[in-house]
Amino acid sequence: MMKPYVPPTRLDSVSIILPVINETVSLRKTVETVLGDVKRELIREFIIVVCKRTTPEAMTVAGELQKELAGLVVVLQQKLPFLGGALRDAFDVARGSHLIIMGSDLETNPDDVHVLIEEEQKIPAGIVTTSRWIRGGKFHGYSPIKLLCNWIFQRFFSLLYGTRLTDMTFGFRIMPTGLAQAIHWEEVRHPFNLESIVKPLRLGIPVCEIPTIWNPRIEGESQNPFFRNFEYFRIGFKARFADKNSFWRT
Ligand SMILES: Nc1nc2c(ncn2[C@@H]2O[C@H](COP(=O)(O)OP(=O)(O)OP(=O)(O)O)[C@@H](O)[C@H]2O)c(=O)[nH]1
Ligand SMILES: [Mg+2]
Repeated sequence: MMKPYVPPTRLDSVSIILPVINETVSLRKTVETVLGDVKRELIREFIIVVCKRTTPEAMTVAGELQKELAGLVVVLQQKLPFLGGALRDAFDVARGSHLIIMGSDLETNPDDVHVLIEEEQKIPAGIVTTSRWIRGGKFHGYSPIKLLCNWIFQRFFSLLYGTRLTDMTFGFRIMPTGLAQAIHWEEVRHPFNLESIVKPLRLGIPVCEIPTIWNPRIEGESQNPFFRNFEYFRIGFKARFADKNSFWRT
């Protein structure tokens, strides 16, 4: 039996989770930006999550960062598959009081990491997530059709959950590590991004948004073909109507 979850009362340090497939300069830029903006004592670690599909070039950068930043970088070989699996495996080794979910392709703008941390310090038991739809947020280089679908998705899920959140499918947020470890997660692919916000919402965890600007990646390609976006509905519906007591790990 897991011990019942006790919400943290303060933010001590942060574990920053960086899943990597084919990013090199983007991975390095992400880490360096965070190091430039956030006080060292607040950074517990960067967890760079790799898998069999991670390219040799990306592995090299991960190894270099691990050497350069002795003790600050953990390179984790994921056991569960896909993006959700990478994040979930990282949850179980994270040692910070809080963790940040993001990518290493610069689509999750590393300039906002320090803002996430500052906002989380105000609500350490809650979640601070990013939105490209609120004032100050923006999408660059999204096709009109992708933009329209995204808007419809967001409106649909916010109505379904009765929340004012505007970007629940975007995986760039900070939450208490204990919470991430206490929840029973189901998704292993990209829809995990939605699961990781809707389950806490249903559990009554406070969630607020900060704006973020999305830019398309400058290297490598996405692991998320467009048609897969429809798979978000499965967990979206399931988590909405499930008994929320079943969301805790046993
Ligand atoms: N370790 C690991 N990293 C992954 C996996 N899938 C994706 N990633 C990384 O996670 C980040 C986000 O993945 P993307 O495939 O770009 O997906 P996305 O940005 O959510 O979606 P797009 O809007 O289509 O780009 C990138 O840095 C990927 O390299 C995976 O299975 N394992
Ligand atoms: Mg991407």
